Amino acid sequence: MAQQWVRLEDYRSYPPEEMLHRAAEFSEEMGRRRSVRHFADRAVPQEVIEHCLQAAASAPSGANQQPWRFVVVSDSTAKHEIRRRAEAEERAFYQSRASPEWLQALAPLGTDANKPFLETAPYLIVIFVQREGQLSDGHTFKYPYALESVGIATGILIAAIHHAGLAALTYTPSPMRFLNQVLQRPQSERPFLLLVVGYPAEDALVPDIRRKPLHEVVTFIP
Ligand code: IYR
Repeated sequence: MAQQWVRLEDYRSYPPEEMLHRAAEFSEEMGRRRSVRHFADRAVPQEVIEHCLQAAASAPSGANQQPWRFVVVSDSTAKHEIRRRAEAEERAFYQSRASPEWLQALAPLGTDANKPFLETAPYLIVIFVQREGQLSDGHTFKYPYALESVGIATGILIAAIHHAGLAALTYTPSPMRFLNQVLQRPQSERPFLLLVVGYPAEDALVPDIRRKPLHEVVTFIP
């Protein structure tokens, strides 16, 4: 069937000054985002999370296949099981798997194998990548740019959570396959990232780290 086309009605343009103001304001807002490891044990309305997920699911994706699956965990038994399995992997990581270079790079963050935030925070959002789908004739095909697509959606999710006034931690226990088992997702889906979401604890601390200045990360070709 031929693709139907519609007019780009939702696009909004702004006068240059307003555009500049919006760009600067967004940059300022995003610059205030920090990864947080100390969460408050305080409820967050599910509706807020749903809006953030709706924003994430608006991401561009390879051939518009939208190869993501967000599993939202607030059940305390499931959170406890995720913590138990993640800490087991982390103990192996910190005790033997991590190279000295890895441990040196992590030292300023002060992380260790204990992950209490997996139970304190009200939401864990586990993001899976769907690697293949079914065509209308029943054949399976590998989703194009699935990892890139899910990475983009995750970035939008992180921005949306921050914009809503919540804190998040991008957390990747390694290996993460246990998440399929705990959350009963098929093997064709690969865990991509676990986002811990909630209010920061009143006394939350974050490492005193800096972002690279723009000139170190951007090259303009005149
Ligand atoms: N998964 C371990 C190690 C770790 C890895 C990265 I990449 C970090 O940015 C921070 C920690 C942990 O969470 O402790």
